[in-house]
Amino acid sequence: MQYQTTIAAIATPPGRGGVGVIRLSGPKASLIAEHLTAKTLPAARMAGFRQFYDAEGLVMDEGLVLYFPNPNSFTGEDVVELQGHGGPVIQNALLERLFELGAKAAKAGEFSMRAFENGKLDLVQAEAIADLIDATSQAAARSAVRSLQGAFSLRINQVLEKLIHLRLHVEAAIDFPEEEIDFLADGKILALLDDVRDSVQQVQTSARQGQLLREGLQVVIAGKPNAGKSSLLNALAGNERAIVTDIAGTTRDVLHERISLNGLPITLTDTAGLRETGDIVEKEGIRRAIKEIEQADLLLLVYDLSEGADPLALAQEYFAEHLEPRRLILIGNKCDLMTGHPELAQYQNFRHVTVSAKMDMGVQALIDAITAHAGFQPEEDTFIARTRHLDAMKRTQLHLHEAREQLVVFHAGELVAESLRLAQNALSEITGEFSADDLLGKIFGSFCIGK
Ligand SMILES: Nc1nc2c(ncn2[C@@H]2O[C@H](COP(=O)(O)OP(=O)(O)O)[C@@H](O)[C@H]2O)c(=O)[nH]1
Ligand SMILES: [Mg+2]
Repeated sequence: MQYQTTIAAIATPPGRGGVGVIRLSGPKASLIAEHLTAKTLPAARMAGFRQFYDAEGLVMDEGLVLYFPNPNSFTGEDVVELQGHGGPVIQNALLERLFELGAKAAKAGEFSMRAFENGKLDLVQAEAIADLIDATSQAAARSAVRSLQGAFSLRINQVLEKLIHLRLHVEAAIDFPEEEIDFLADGKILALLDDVRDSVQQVQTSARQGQLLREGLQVVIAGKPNAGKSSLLNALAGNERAIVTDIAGTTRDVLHERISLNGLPITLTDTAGLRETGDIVEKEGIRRAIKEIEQADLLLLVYDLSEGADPLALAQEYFAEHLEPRRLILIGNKCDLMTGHPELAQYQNFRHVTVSAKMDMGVQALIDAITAHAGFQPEEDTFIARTRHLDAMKRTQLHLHEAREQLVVFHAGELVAESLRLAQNALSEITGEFSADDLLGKIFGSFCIGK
């Protein structure tokens, strides 16, 4: 696709810094840069030192100019990078000057969008750039780089190849109607189909890890006052983030802490203790706690082992409808006060961990339980993934399932072929080979400007 406009944006983050980079991309990039610098451009991919002039011919700034002629640039178009000084006033003035010279302000994600449309990147790689920039842990950053370098796209393309191969077989069967039934029944097509389903399943499993890495986990700590919730937050975070006292009702507002457990990014939330109270501030705190509990991916229900009360009774009272073993770990705290092993049998359905938040006992075992509960098992080659990708794979599987049914139950060749076509479309959405325009707008619109 050929764009007529030349876009410009500040590529470095806002604020002050030694260097500020402005990026120009499009057919007039070189012309505009030559006007700005009143000089010819340096040779391709070589740094040249230049003055940047305003409309009156006064020097606004000076710095390096880099020229990347198409198609060997990030966007695949002519790109010029202006490396001036990094102050908001000078950077904005330079940008205004580029607009005077004919550049248009780049929209969010427009550089990446052009790179995608010129075949420089597929959709997964474009998204990986955004994820790399936004990565909140080393592991997330590493897996974003892997996606950027094509690890995820390769897996998808390998499955697509198998799927296309299968479609060819089915189409061939349909083309020879007198042999169609035999063709469909001889088991070869079924074997190919099941192989495709297995392959999608394997990519789904890896992608789920990548999605966890990208999106992290919302973990909420709840329980009675003085159970040790704030102490647990501090023990998990490895610092004294929350105030701990022996006064019940100390934590009244919701407290969020971003941490990483075994490499999994986690937003840990401490909440007000659940109890009957007349205190209006504490009441509001409890209302907020319930709201957090409802939205949590995982709930750590903390109780004081030395009290001997059933923690689930409290849960029943305050959030019975959110009480699922899948979303909850029971934490028996203050095990340092106990002699021997407390009896835990009555809560068998729920995962159960005993700790001493204060003495830092059992905390690593709890961390392992949390990441295991989330199903997080990062492999060496985890790639970053998004809900969008998992959703597309789910739809792919659905169509493959339909295809299998049409094949095995109805021997309906045409319908098998149609389901496989839909499966291929769904899978191709991931890399963007097949995609609706509104999907592209949505994805690139969420990027920041200058990317
Ligand atoms: N012995 C003992 N005391 C604890 C433990 N965890 C917390 N505490 C104490 O219990 C009291 C309440 O702790 P806090 O974390 O503020 O509880 P919260 O109200 O649930 O947030 C404080 O005096 C803590 O020192 C523990 O594991 N063992
Ligand atoms: Mg507290």
